Amino acid sequence: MSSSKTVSEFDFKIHTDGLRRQIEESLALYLSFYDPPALWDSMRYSVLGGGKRLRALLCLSTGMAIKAGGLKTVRTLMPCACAIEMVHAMSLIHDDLPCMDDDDLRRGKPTNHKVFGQALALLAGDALLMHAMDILIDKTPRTIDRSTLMSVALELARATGARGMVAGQVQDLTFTGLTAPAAAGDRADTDSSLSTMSYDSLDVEIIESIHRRKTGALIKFSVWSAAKLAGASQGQIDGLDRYGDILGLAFQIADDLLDVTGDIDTLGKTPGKDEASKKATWVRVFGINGAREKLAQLEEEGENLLSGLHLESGSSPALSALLKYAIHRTN
Ligand code: GRG
Repeated sequence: MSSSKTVSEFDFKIHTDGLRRQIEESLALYLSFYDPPALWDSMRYSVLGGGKRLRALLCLSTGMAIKAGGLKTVRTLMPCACAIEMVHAMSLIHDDLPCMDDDDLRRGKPTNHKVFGQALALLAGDALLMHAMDILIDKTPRTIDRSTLMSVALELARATGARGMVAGQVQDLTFTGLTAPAAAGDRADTDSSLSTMSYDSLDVEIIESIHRRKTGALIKFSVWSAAKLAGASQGQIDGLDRYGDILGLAFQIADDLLDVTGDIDTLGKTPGKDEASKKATWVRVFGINGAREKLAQLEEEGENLLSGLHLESGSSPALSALLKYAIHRTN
């Protein structure tokens, strides 16, 4: 009997609950260091016990879609999945700092700097970034050849740094607060050299570029890295890369929508902040309906793409369900 499952047989909750349990255990293990205590406490505070784990789920589910033998594949990919969650957590810590978005609440708890102070929050973020690389390189099983692992580590550095997430964050800051030229002066905590653009320059290319780099790059990496480590064919890698691209953009547009439509208890963070700070979001430029239309278009595109990919799991129900989850989530 074939190991492939149709979408109707597939139980997303069972799939994600099981994987999330393993992700939490592995993250706790990889962060079980205690010297100096304040640093590791601060790192653990932001990584453990919260978050949807979407990026790790994408990584593990992509690997499972390519290679049969779930347990072994999960074991091989877990260091990479956890490294991605560490990078993601560090980006949230830095994003919440007063010099960036200045947020008090994240994942339903006070933000890292509110608990540990700004200096430690900054350093915990720095440490998580490097610890992520350490875990990826040191803990990925030796069955993965070192040149493949090197290419994955290189791509993580690129997705995170000045070609990816950091570039997106700089663009995000550059295009935040634009209405009239005077608005730049309203944000006393913002580096004025980043606030020289006019609102008129906000267009689809700029918004897509911010979204694809700030959020999409790490999400795309979550899929690509799994494809690479699980030994996907070049055709599969190309298709999955496009799937990651679509999901990454859709995820951030859904985030833009939730900032307007969500409530504090469900989101675990303060809604309405994008609007208040005049962030360059899809909703700001195209409205709520424009954002919903784009999401519907991306969902259809993603589904069509997945149905044309020849994966071990046939119809790849987990990847299809994760795309829907990214788009229709409530937090
Ligand atoms: C990477 C060196 C380095 C610095 C960080 C601050 C910064 C540069 C980048 C910000 C990136 C950022 C926070 C993008 C927003 C992405 C986003 C929508 C986050 C929310 O992700 P969820 O909903 O969060 O998956 P959970 O809590 O579920 O994990």
